[in-house]
Amino acid sequence: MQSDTDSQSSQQPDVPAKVRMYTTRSCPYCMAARSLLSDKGVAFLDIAVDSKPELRAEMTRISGERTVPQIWVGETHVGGYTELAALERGGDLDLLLDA
Ligand SMILES: N[C@@H](CCC(=O)N[C@@H](CS)C(=O)NCC(=O)O)C(=O)O
Repeated sequence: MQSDTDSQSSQQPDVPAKVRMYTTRSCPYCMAARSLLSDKGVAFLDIAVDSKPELRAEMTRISGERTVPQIWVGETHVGGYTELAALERGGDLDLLLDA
């Protein structure tokens, strides 16, 4: 997955990102999720599903959700931007990131 040409990591290539999310390029919720993580200085693997039905199907299969973004912190499926922002507001995102 990390070798997929449409996937981009916001950190050094040899260090696996703890946060990964399936996104499309122009989705406002995806942009908001990227901004939230970038503003916190959190590295993430951005798996673009635009024109990649197999990756979108994988996202749906492992998350049970059809919308983008779908975000994981480690093995924990967070959900979309709404859930990510709620974790951040409640102070729980840092706990998850530090776990
Ligand atoms: N509550 C979700 C909303 C996500 C959402 O509506 N995403 C849109 C794109 S911005 C979507 O996936 N729409 C259906 C689709 O593109 O097939 C979240 O916060 O992530």
